[in-house]
Amino acid sequence: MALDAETRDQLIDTVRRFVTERLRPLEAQVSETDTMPDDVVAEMKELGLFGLSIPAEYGGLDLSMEEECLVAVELGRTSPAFRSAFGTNVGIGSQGLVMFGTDEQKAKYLPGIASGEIITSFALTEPEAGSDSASVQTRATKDGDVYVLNGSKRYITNANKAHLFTVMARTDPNKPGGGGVSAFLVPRDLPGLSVGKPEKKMGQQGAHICDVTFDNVRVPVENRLGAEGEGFKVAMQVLDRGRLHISAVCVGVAERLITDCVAYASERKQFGQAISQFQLVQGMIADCKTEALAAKALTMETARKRDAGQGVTMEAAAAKYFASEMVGRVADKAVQIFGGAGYVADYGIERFYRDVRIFRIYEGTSQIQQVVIARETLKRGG
Ligand code: COS
Repeated sequence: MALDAETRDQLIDTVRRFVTERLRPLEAQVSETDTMPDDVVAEMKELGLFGLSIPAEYGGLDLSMEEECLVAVELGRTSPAFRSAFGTNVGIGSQGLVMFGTDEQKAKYLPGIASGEIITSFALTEPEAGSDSASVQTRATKDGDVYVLNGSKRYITNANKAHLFTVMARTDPNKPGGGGVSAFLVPRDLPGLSVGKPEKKMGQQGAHICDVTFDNVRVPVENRLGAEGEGFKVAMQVLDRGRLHISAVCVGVAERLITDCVAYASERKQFGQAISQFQLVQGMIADCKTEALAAKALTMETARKRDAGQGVTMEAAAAKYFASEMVGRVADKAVQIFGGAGYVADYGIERFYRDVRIFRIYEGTSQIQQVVIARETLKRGG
């Protein structure tokens, strides 16, 4: 559901102020301590950030995809770790439930997800099932009125904080590929579920990924999400949506870096003038700006198409592919414009350079996006 223009502008303005006044001053601290302060998370809950995409009847803000992308652009203007605190609740951790949940499942979990009381996580990836996500080996064996889950998941965002996992597991071992996979809502406190230690990562400190292991976890049948054998399609549709959100975050980060570059290049003097006066520096700024504008246009156009009910699998993949590669190039140029300062931690540019690297990998690598784009384009005949 779309907001009226005034409410939407107010929301965006509020998020922009929160990012500028509250989050940006904490960027270095969160990165150095690898910890997200509790009071900041509490303020995010109060602002409604955990429920941006949750239907209003369950206490969320019920944003359209276009509105969610506009908010995600604002959130991109600070360290991506902040967005990750509620990103799973807005996206991959909740949308399977929003799209495929029964009324009972929604009533049970969505209000807590919208308020941030329930933290969610999306457990698809496994040690042997990364890009080839249809090959999941985690087993869900039916035993009366429960499914017994066994297996392990890898690099699961927010697993250390999660109360509820959307887990993709194989219900039919005789059906290879996606057709044998089902999706489940798995509460953290079920016996046999354990979460590993957060991995040490290249960037986005303050956001965590962990292994999740299922050792005879008994999940009630009523926690299956969608029909048996539909879990892979649930995951794919959740990712279609998530990829657009990530594209918008990439645009926001690029906009932030461009602003930082302009400020630095206007101040920094060499050869007797601000380096912003040199055409070779201007060329880098122009390239960054052009690419950021193009990524934003593609992202927002795709969001509007999705809001209009059109299938956007190919377009969302294209947006994610272009925006994540774009922000990589922008971060690289930002280091170049800052020169030595770009390589030094105090300026924060090298942190963004590391932070953005994952955008080309998670929610589908660039190469997987290329596969999706090419397949669909071939299917459509152009
Ligand atoms: N929406 C709805 N259904 C979809 C879909 C989508 N976006 N993508 C695929 N499907 C369906 C297909 O229509 C097909 O259905 P049928 O069996 O009824 O024909 C089924 O799912 C299998 O699809 P496909 O044959 O395309 O599966 P593949 O294994 O060949 O490839 C890719 C699927 C590679 C696209 C998929 O595995 C993928 O996206 N991998 C990356 C995973 C990822 O993003 N991981 C990040 C971890 S989560 S942070």
